[in-house]
Amino acid sequence: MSAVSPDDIWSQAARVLRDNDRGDLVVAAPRLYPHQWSWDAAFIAIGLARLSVPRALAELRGLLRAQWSTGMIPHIVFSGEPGYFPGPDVWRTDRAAARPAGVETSGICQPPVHAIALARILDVAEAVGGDDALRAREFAREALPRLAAWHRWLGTARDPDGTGLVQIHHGWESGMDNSPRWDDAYAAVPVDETAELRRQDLAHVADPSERPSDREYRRYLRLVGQLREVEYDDARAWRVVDFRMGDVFLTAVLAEAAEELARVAEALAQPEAALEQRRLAERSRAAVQATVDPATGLCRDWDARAGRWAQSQSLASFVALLAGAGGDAAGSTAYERQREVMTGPRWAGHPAMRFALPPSLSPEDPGFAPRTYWRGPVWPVMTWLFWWALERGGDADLARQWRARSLEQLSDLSNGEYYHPLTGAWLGSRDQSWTAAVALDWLAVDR
Ligand code: 2M8
Repeated sequence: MSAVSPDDIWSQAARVLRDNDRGDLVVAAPRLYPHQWSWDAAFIAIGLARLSVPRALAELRGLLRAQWSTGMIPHIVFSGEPGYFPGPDVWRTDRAAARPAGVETSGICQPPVHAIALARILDVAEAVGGDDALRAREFAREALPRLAAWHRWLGTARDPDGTGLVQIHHGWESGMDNSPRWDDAYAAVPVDETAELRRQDLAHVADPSERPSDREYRRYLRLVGQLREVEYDDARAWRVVDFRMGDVFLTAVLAEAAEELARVAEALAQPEAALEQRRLAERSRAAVQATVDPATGLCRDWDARAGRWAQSQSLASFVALLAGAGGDAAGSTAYERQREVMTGPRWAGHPAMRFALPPSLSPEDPGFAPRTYWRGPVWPVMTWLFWWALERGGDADLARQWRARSLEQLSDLSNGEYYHPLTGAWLGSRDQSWTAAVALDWLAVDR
């Protein structure tokens, strides 16, 4: 047991969110990511709610101000601070008809965890009562149609094949940028050796192997170039882009976010809005279920350009634990099977793991790279998401274990972006906002 107390973790995490707060937005990390990221902002708001409900609401309100007229919530809202590549000069979303005036954003999206955040903040605020509860309800009324539009856009513009599986046009949209999930699809994306790389990320990590390679970045930029070329127009983008994947993790998140938004709509006495979200949740869950590989019991991404299932196994293969937890699928075969594999000796229960927590890749995988970003490390924010789903689904014992181990992992007080799965050392950025945020939420549960 460490000598660090929960109060120490709390104060350090609160300090991180305070220091990373630029007034109108909380940057994802002080140096590596000096802007607001879409899904980071949602997790950050969950943490902020434990410090100040109004500040949490302001974070989401700020993000929603950058929502495009199509419904898309962009993956980055630029703060004006220098130091990040690719910045607005590369994205050139000023040419996109759907981008709102007065904000600079990227032109792609990220997983839709926002309604999960809204519902959680609302619950926290209702428990506090008084002004916090009033303000949260008022904000929920304002956010509901916007989040419904966001979900609708994912379910239409990003499902051109009508399968229910949401398609992404860039690995960045998955949030798991360089995960082996995308290796095969990226192999088919021509590398543009002439693309100018002005990477700044490598200056902010201890070791370049913690970040994607230049070769990967060249592909990332090629896709941005293709999307920029069609001015981020939804009708044209999916036809021209060299990368089009049915993302099972994002779809599972959408299912749960829709379920949570339905709950919010009901609390606001808006039955029609609730019905729309429940239908979307059902459709998304069915799509997730249809990806299950009968041989392994794990979920798969779909390569829409190649017309085949992606072969890799990663943390994203276990989304029955997310999308199964809220409703009829709990206790289903996929849920039980994935739970067993994840807690077993190839994954979280691997004997070499420092903490028995879900890693981004199995230590047994030939591609396992324990220092490299989404190719092996443990991400506390991902553990939080799975923990949240387990809790809600009533899988209390495992939820308790993952929370306790995560707090032990976080007792180094670094608030690291990700952690070496075998040594427990923090990696990437320190003082990462979303790590601090989930630490606060975990601690608040029994404070
Ligand atoms: C990472 O992604 C950005 C690009 O979006 C980057 O590497 O520059 C990912 O971990 C992503 O999921 C996260 O939202 C972002 C900010 O924390 O960093």
